Amino acid sequence: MSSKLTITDIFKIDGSGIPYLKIVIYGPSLGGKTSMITVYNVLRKVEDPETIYSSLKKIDDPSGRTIFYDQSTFELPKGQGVSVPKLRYQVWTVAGQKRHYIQRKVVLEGADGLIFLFDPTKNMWEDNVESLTELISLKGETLGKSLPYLIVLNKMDLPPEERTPTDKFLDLLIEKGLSNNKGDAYMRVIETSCLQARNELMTLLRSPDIKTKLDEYGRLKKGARPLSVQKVAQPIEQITREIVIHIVKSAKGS
Ligand SMILES: Nc1nc2c(ncn2[C@@H]2O[C@H](COP(=O)(O)OP(=O)(O)O)[C@@H](O)[C@H]2O)c(=O)[nH]1
Ligand SMILES: [Mg+2]
Repeated sequence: MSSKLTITDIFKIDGSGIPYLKIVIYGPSLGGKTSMITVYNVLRKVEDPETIYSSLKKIDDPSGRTIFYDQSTFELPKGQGVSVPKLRYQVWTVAGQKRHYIQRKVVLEGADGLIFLFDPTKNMWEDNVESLTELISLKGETLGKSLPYLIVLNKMDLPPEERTPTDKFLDLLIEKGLSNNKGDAYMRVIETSCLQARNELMTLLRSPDIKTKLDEYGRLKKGARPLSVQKVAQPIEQITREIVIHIVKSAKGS
């Protein structure tokens, strides 16, 4: 037990010497993973323009093919409950199509936290189950233990008759051994509409009275986030906090 932990004792260090977190957004194809990272990217650009480093990267998978994936790198927003002066976090999404299995495996490596995004569109049920099953086969032992995770139910703007009800997803989480009961399962779930968030963010940024929502540096004030936008930011910001708490705890315990 060391009394003085420095940041570099706790976090991994990226190529330019800055500690970082890696968050992966996982889920079936067309669920809204890219939309989520895009909305968050736009939000960060208007709230904290100087904290964004990059987006959209490519890798060569082990079979030699080049695949693009979404990656955004931000500095940790202030007020996350921990005093880390400079910490990057990377948000990655993976391609959901079945043929990109190897890429998903590679992207999951070194993940510090996971967001699983469900698509409640009625005809997507099997794809959700398949994607969750795959994730559990790759990371099941660690989920909720060494690997913090959250569940997102996206597309809540769809009318109820076109959506699988939230309840059925809670049952799935229990059936897959991720939760003991519906209350526990629901604690991990955040309901979003990336579509609504994108529209409301764009409307806000184009509105004639936008100036009243900006601070003295021309940045969007945090309190100005529309609720739908806050909901989309929440999983990323909440998992960040959980990861930091988890990492600090395990570093102290070792
Ligand atoms: N109705 C609805 N459509 C959405 C929502 N989020 C994303 N979409 C749409 O779903 C499709 C797939 O989104 P995308 O972000 O590319 O999914 P990905 O494959 O998981 O990265 C696009 O046509 C989006 O416009 C949402 O919250 N509601
Ligand atoms: Mg995508």
